[in-house]
Amino acid sequence: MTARDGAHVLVEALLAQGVDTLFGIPGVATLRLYDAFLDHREVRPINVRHEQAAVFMADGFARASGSIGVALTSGGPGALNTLTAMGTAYNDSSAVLHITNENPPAVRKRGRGYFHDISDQLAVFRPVSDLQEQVLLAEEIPAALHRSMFALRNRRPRPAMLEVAAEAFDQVTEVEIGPKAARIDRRADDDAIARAAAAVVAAQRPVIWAGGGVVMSGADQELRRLAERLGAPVLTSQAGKGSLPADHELHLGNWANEEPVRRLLRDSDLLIAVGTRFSYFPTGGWSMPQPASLVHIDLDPTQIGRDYQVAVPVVGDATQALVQLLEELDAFGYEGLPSRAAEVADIRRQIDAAVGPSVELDVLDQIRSALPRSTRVFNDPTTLAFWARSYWPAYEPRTWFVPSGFGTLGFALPAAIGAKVAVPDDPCVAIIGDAGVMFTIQDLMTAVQERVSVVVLVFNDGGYGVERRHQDHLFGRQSNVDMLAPDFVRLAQSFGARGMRVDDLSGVGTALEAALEAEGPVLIEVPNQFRHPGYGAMGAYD
Ligand SMILES: Cc1ncc(C[n+]2csc(CCOP(=O)(O)OP(=O)(O)O)c2C)c(N)n1
Ligand SMILES: [Mg+2]
Repeated sequence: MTARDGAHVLVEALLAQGVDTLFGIPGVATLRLYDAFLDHREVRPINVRHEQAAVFMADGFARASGSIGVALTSGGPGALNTLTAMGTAYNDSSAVLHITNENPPAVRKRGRGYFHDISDQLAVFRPVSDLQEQVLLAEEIPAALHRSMFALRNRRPRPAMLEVAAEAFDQVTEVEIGPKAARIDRRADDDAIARAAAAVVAAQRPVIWAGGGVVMSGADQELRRLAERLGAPVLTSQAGKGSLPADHELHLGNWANEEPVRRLLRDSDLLIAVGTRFSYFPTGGWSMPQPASLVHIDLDPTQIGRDYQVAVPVVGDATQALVQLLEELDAFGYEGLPSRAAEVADIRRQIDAAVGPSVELDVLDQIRSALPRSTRVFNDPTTLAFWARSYWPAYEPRTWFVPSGFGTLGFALPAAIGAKVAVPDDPCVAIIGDAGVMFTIQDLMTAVQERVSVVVLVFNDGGYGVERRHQDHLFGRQSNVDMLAPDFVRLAQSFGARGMRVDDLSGVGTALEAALEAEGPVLIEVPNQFRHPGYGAMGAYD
């Protein structure tokens, strides 16, 4: 192996791991790395306007593609600017690798007033990453990167930190790069599968719950086979939307707060939950009734049995575990159960009737009709997204994204940009509020410069609509929730993007169709007075 500096080693090692896109901002200590990119034109380092957006983009890239999103910052302020986005990726189990640097040894952690000095950078990231690797020597780079990628590919995906000491970029080494981190077999234990199969065979009224793990693992086809075999209704969490096409006859979706679905759960004798932690919103703050028996399949053993009592725990990758379960059912000679599609349709009718028509749902219908089924839709915590979390029909996995764990404002715009970089052939759309978009609007400039054709729907209600609803509810009056907004159309145009305003809510779909035809990013401002649907049931039932 020829001698080269650590910066070149890192670039070679990233390429060997299949990484060819990075989102970041250069700083003095990472300049040698940026210089090395000039010798590897197959790498696309995308400059962002704020490091928070670098991690949001890496997160969107990872969520949309199923590969690993990589952010590159300079140490100290650059790295710490990402904390909120790291927390988001951590809470939502997204496979983000964040590479940053530490200062040279003579000035590192000495408090001597050196640039970007911080006493223990990795410690700051501990609560928002699953792995923190520190590299002091150039020759350690390939192995440390391999360890990070191996963890990201095989554990529950959560952000990893790779901190490289500045001097390691300069050191010359002949280190070998080594292989790409493999995906290992994450089969479930055969005995656990046998017990799960026995529970299925004994069940008369099973129901399936699909979480984000189904989407992430790519287990949608296996889930569909299991559902059809059992004739079982399929509920999803928010993150699990798209695990089964929303127009499949067994799809119930993310409606577990509604009484007809709760009745169904109380009447069922088995819940098969796959790739889920039964989080707060989809379970109505864990008020969802405990099913008679629960088979819980998850890659992360710490998620099993935390909030719902589990009869059969199964630790494993969703796809592998479902394949095993289907094989075991075959071996049993299991005949399956008749389809309960009619029951599902009846429950859906009851929910539709109870929720009723509304201007908010009409706008969502327009958006859905304007978008191809493969469109990647990124939501911010804006009012319309709270309607969409249950109502939105997702037809394919990796088409529906929400910062559901952290609830982070500003996520949707950069995440949609990162997604579009990863999957340029699919439309990528952000749904965001007038306040949320101001958190990361600067990165519309990145989309312009990189010619990333995202569509950003900005729902402008002149302030913090979600907080208004809370205040009305809690105090009966409002404080500090009205916000002045810029002229979004002219703001977008000043970036070199297209800007449109839809003053009549019946025109949202048409405007969106036009935006999808455009080259480069488009911002569509939609003035509105949407109501918030609340956090529990959306319909009232007798
Ligand atoms: C980073 C961050 N800061 C603060 C909040 C609290 N918060 C949640 S929703 C919201 C208002 C959002 O306003 P906007 O984006 O305009 O959407 P709207 O609620 O008006 O539909 C605020 C301040 C948050 N979720 N995330
Ligand atoms: Mg608003």
